[in-house]
Amino acid sequence: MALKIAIQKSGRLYDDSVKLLKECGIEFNNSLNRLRTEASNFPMEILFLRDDDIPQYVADKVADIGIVGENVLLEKQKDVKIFEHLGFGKCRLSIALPKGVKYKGIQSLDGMRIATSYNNILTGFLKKNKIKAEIHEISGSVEIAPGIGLADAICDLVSSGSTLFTNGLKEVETVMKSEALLIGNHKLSKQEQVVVNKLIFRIQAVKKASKNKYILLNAPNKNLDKIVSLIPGMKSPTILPLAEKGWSSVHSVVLEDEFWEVIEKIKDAGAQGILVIPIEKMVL
Ligand code: PRT
Ligand code: ZN
Repeated sequence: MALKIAIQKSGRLYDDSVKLLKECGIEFNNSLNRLRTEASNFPMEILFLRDDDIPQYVADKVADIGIVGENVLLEKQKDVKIFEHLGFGKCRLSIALPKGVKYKGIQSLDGMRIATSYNNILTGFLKKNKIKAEIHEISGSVEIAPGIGLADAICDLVSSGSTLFTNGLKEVETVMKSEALLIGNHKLSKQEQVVVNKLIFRIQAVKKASKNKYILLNAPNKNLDKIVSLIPGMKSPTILPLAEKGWSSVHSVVLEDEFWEVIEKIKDAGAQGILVIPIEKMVL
């Protein structure tokens, strides 16, 4: 039995989806123009699809699980299970107006024509905020709609903001934040669920590892207690005596976010020869 996973065929989620599966130790041939492929060392079949089709395919169990943006899942309104937030494909769905237009809060949108590819999400957002606006659904190049007189505002995905900027638009409301999700059909067999659990276990190990760094340093024994107290390790750090008298080697794990702060503090406390090493997998 091979578990079927649907991932994007090409586009913004493709590279990270393939990378994640490969980091989970799943080997497969992802040469271009393939529509499906079998993993060679894991009971999995990979289907390459348009992202818009993935929620439906998973809901209908053509694929058992899939990787898709939260924005697409919410727009398609398909009933599937969310297994895991994957931490890539991050963006936000926002409303933007031409730079010169005054914005005095959400009421300013009343009566406007808003162009979007996200009709369902935008309808919900406007309703929640009691705004009456006209939605123009278009499938692409939404950012040019105000410039050609098709709409007064747009509602589209933003990541760096440079597309809005080059089109003379400013972001005024965030409708939702999004990232890639691992989704699945509600009715997986026991066997299928076992494979999904294996995959989730591996994904969590990869995600944890990417958030942490392995750190090695030399510490003068007289400051050892202070240095150790500055490193928030997994449990407590490993301490080994160095050949040179009065010095020890300290090994631990630090969170990527806290990393620079920790390094500066331990350096001030006399640590030397600090090495920071990426961690491939992490199981606690
Ligand atoms: O062919 P297929 O239908 O599979 O792909 P697609 O063209 O519909 O989607 P694709 O590959 O563009 O995006 C896939 C998913 O990536 C989206 O559904 C989001 O979940 C996620 N994602 C993350 C983004 C962005 N960031 C993003 N910036 N999707 C699109 N954009 C576009 C946005 O629409 C706008 O045109 O990038 C532009 C804005 O980017 P900035 O950096 O200029 O702000
Ligand atoms: Zn798409």
